[in-house]
Amino acid sequence: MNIKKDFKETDKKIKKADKIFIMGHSNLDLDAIGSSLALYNLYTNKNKDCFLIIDEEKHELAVDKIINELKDEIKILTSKDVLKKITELSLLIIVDTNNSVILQNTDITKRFKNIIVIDHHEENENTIENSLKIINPDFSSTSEMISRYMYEKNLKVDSSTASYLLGGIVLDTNNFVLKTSSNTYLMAYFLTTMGANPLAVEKLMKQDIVEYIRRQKIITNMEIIDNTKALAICPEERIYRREDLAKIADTLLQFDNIEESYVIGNIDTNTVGISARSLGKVNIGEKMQKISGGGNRTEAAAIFKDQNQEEVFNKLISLIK
Ligand SMILES: [Mn+2]
Repeated sequence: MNIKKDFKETDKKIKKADKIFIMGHSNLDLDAIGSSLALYNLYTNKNKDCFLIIDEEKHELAVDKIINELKDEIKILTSKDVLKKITELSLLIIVDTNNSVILQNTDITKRFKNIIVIDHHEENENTIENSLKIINPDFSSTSEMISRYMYEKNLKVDSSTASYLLGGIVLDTNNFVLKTSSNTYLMAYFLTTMGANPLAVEKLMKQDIVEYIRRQKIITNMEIIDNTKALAICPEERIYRREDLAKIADTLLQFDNIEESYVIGNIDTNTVGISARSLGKVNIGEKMQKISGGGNRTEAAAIFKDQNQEEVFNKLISLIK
């Protein structure tokens, strides 16, 4: 976990930059927004002109709460407004994804001469090229990576930002269960020394009751296959966000004996998605590749355009049986 060395180049680029733009993946989550805000905080403290790029108008509840709280304090721009501000010396930092197709804005990368990617997901064929890549899947989350960077460099953020980073770790580890290492705990400790508050994190993560009930209903109808695989199917009449499917898949892993979980649901009109999770015994990414999906050992997904749930279900069943 030699993140200090990795970030050395970053520090050089930061120094040279006239403006710093920070952007996460589409469907912002707590890890992406926590990481973004920590960098914003750190580099603003170094007198850098920083901006967050957020194009989406709808966010999940936790992200919404944070943005509402901070919208008067931090500079948030849509890509359209960013275009007018970019110069040769401007730097774009992409956090919590290295995938060029799931960004807040996929075109904007072409407008920057300097790009840094900070992420904990494995690289794939869509990985953003022509960038300085700080990618390390040994970390649970981007929030953990940035915390480690701060830890090594003896940098601090305010207590709210520390709470957001802790929130990113809590989200991506599913409460210190998945991908949790001794470093994850050390970073949680480090963040609490800055005033990160587990109660604030819990408050942030409080769910919308309607969505919760909707998810629980789907879980109630799950099927268990070969004792170790859980499969849930979302009602066909609704369109779900990918992270809703992921959340359900995460929940299914919490039950005794379950090693793999799969959730099928419509993610657009005529588009069906599968979200899949594994505790790690089975490489779920490799498995999903067989039905043209992708991912890593513990998290994977697949998207099927112009197919209905039944077709996708049949594909999945023949894969897992
Ligand atoms: Mn993440």
